[in-house]
Amino acid sequence: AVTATCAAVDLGASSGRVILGRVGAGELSTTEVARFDNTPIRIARGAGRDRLHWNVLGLYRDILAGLRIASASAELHSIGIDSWAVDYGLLDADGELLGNPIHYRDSRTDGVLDQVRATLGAERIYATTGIQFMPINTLIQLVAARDTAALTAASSLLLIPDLLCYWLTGQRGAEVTNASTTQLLDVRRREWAWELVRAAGIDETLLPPLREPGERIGLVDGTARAELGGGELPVVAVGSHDTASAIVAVPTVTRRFGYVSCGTWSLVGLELDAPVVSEAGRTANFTNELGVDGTTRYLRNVMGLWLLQESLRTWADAGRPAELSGLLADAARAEPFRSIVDPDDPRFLAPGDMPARIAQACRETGQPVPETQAQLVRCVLESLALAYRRTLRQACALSGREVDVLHIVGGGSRNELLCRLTADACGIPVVAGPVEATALGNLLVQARAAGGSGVGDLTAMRALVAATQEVREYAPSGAASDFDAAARRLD
Ligand code: LFR
Repeated sequence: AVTATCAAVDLGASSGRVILGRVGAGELSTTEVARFDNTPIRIARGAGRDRLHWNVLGLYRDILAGLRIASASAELHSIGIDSWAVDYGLLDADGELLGNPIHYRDSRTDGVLDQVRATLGAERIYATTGIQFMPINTLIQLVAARDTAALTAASSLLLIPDLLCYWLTGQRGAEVTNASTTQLLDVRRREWAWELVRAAGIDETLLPPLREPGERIGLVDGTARAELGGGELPVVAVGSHDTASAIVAVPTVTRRFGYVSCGTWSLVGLELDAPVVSEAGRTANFTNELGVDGTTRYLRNVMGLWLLQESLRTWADAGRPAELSGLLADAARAEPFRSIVDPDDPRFLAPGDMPARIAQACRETGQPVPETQAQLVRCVLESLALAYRRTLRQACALSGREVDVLHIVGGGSRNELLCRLTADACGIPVVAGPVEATALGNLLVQARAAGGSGVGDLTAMRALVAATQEVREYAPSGAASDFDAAARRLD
């Protein structure tokens, strides 16, 4: 029996971590060796304009520091990196980074989504890519960046995890699960959609060759090799889209499951064997993201805990900081269904005063404005639970599938009130956990590439997660009719 020891780098929209894992027959154990902030930075660029950036060099530094700890404490089989999707860095012909990667919440894409839909045709884009229309998609970002100095000078485009792997190994490529989120990939052929790329005015030579999860990218090289102790250390492609890795580690024991990958975003949907690209799916804006082992994630992005995170940040900036666990306890006691919003309203996407935007949405729908922090949190969590229910039902209807259980994985699975409300809203049991599903999925794919025992296919991987990780079950309490009434307020 082979036990694989691997390091997973997992970057979320608000923090990153390096996790050391051991994966073998009946064993899946993890140690967090580093955790660091991932705070976007807004910088001026003259004439009152600004840009929202990721601090990608700071992230690379923190990753290396974490990997140094991991490689000093164990003999590593490999390293794998996943992160949020759609964002990228541009390299010049000498392989140097051209500017700082721009955050998908930056306003440069304002209005561009409609323009792209109109000029290229929404039906055509969807028929090829199967991807939901969101302003954050790489396609939209690239059209927004057309004719900029950086894009004109660029000779390759690397998505964030691919960029970091390039800095570790010197090898360029595009891991396919993350590449699918660009809205530039042919979802059925698992290849770049060259015709669409050209039609969008994107230089096709920017896009590197695709790689599948499990492929070896290369050995840690150059300065990174010296920093990590000088040994031979492979970097392996994982499901480098964090959501792809998270769904690998859903501890399901049935195929009739739905999921919420619950972090800054909530990704709500089903796993399918093949994409469902239909007109009804397009109008409902359902996406077909590519998963590990040829699977499809049929889902929608629900705006997620971003509404809560950004509210907390707004309060802290205004000198009214709130402590989350106390706030959740108060929210659990707050009046139910006082006000409900649609979390997917595009007005909530950009950074800024979230409580004010939520209050405005309540006013517009004739509902009381949340007055206390607890009322606002209650409003956010009930609104999310309703959005999960709506999205799960749509996913089932559009794909002709049924589910018996809803898995909530990721950081949000710790939020008991949210899990309970979701079980009540959906009327099926919720299984919450693991919190670190993404890192686990990352580790499992690496372990399989290393020839590890007990991780042959997704079913085996999930059985291992179910046998080793803690989960919590929430039975529906029968309050579904209250949710029905609340849902009608938004019709
Ligand atoms: C989740 C996620 C979503 C993606 C969003 C933006 O972390 O990767 O799947 O739609 O971030 O990249």
